[in-house]
Amino acid sequence: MTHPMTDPTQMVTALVQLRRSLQDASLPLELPSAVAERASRGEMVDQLEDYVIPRLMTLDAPLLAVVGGSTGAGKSTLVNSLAGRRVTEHGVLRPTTRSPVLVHHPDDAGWFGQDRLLHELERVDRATTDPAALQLVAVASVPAGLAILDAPDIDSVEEQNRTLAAQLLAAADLWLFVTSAARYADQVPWDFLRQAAERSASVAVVLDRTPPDAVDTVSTHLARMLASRGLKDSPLFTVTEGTVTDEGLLPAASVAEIKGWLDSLAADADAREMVVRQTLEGAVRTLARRTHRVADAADEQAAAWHRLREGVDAAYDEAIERVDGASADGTLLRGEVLARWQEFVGTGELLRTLEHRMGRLRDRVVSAVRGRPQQAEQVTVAVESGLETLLLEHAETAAERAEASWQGLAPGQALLAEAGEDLGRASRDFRRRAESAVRDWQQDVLGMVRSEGADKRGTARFLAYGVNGLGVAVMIVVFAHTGGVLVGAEAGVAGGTAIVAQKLLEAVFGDQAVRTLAQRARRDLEGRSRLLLDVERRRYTDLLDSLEIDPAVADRLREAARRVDDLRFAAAGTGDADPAN
Ligand SMILES: Nc1nc2c(ncn2[C@@H]2O[C@H](COP(=O)(O)OP(=O)(O)OP(=O)(O)O)[C@@H](O)[C@H]2O)c(=O)[nH]1
Ligand SMILES: [Mg+2]
Repeated sequence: MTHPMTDPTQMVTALVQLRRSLQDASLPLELPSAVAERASRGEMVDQLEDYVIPRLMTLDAPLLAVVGGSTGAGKSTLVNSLAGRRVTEHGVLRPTTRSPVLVHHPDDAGWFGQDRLLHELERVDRATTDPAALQLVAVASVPAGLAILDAPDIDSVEEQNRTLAAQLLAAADLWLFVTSAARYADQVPWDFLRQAAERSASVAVVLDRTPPDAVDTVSTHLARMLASRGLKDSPLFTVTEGTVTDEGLLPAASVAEIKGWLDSLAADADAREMVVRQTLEGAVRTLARRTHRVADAADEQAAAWHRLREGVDAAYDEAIERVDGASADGTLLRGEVLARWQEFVGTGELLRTLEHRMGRLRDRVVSAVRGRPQQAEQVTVAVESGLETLLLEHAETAAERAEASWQGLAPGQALLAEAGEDLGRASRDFRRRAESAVRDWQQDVLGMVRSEGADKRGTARFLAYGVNGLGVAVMIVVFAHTGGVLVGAEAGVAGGTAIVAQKLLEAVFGDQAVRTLAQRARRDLEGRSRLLLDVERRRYTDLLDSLEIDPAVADRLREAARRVDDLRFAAAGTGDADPAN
């Protein structure tokens, strides 16, 4: 098998896949794991794009040494001194460097174009303070094969500096850590060094601005700190405190040792490759490992997303069920609807006798009911307001319940806070939409009556009740049908009411036609209620959908990481690399 470092095609493909999966895992829900893993994911995507992928594709590019450390440690001064002339601004203002400066040999210019590493930084050819720019400086005094990058401070008071410095260090083949005798024990640089050790990045440490009489003590102590933190193989250079020239350079002798080391590294292709390989393999291994934590966080996102979705669905499914139930079990046949219907049919006397004379019912109903078309309109109005009230009530309850279910979960609270409207109430236009839905339903019922009675419209009975009268009778029958069974007379007044309506319709249309009519009208009403409440539900689900949480992304992440690891181990199996790496 070919080594991924000599034939990196498969590894590049696997890493591109890994990057894509990482980009898909946006972790938008506010869960404890998301905060840390979002940052991690961002760093990983950056490192893949800034360094790992372009590096693998151009393994013979010059080695990039990134100079990092605290502000005022003397990084820019060191870079100038190594270049032998002022290539980057040093200064007394803290922090000074805000925009990275990459110093390279003129022959290497082609390697550092826009399309390669750190591609988001715009290449410029003069000094700038723009943190989104990368100034390129070609200097013959820097050896071919090794470029030096002056970075902003890693523990800056400026967040932008810190972020950029971390990004630049993640793109380094070699980290040149500059610290001073005064500050070498500071915490932040050591956090960076610990991370460097963890991912086995190649590191060299420069102890800068050291008073000559302190060199021995400080460098011994620093060497011990390095060894105890897994960096015992990192070369340590000391630069004694010297006088800086007007040009910003240290005396050549002060930097001779480190310059000599860098020059010999540049001249030795094998040594250079070892440095690059160590950093690159360490980065790939670490990326694969960190991916599993992002995948776990992605799983948590998917699980939380489901809980949020379930809370909403439970609330609105129940509302739909209850509206369907209440518009079929006789609930609506009370108050206004009942009163207006009785006015219409005038069945007071009739109802009292219903229980005893079922057999002769139809005839009695038909002869008892005097069509009063003008009163049918009143029933329609009462039905409309009854249904509206029912819908509004359940839309409010569902909104409240859905909101409560989200308030019980931290990511739900965050979503509610960002929603921009009070989701705990029905939408402001719900009443208006309910009104027109109910009216449309009533129109449809009248339409059904009209077409069902097409051949009966001339009959005395049809004429007696009119389309409106028959229409309200259908509505009454619908309101008293539970599971297709008419609520019986034993259910009291409401049931009796419905039986009158049913008999009346049967007298005009025949039994079978009435059943069909009622069923269609009922399904139509259910469809419209569902639609109304689904629009309400969507206020919640749209929020969830806009998060674009892909439940399969966690597995894709793990799969991508496994593929990367397989290629690493396959390479290790050839003896070219250490499997423990
Ligand atoms: N006397 C003396 N001054 C130094 C030495 N190294 C750096 N300085 C001065 O220290 C100040 C800071 O040096 P810089 O090179 O700008 O430090 P830096 O690490 O690049 O700082 P930032 O860009 O802010 O991160 C400047 O005024 C330098 O002239 C040194 O060895 N001796
Ligand atoms: Mg600087």
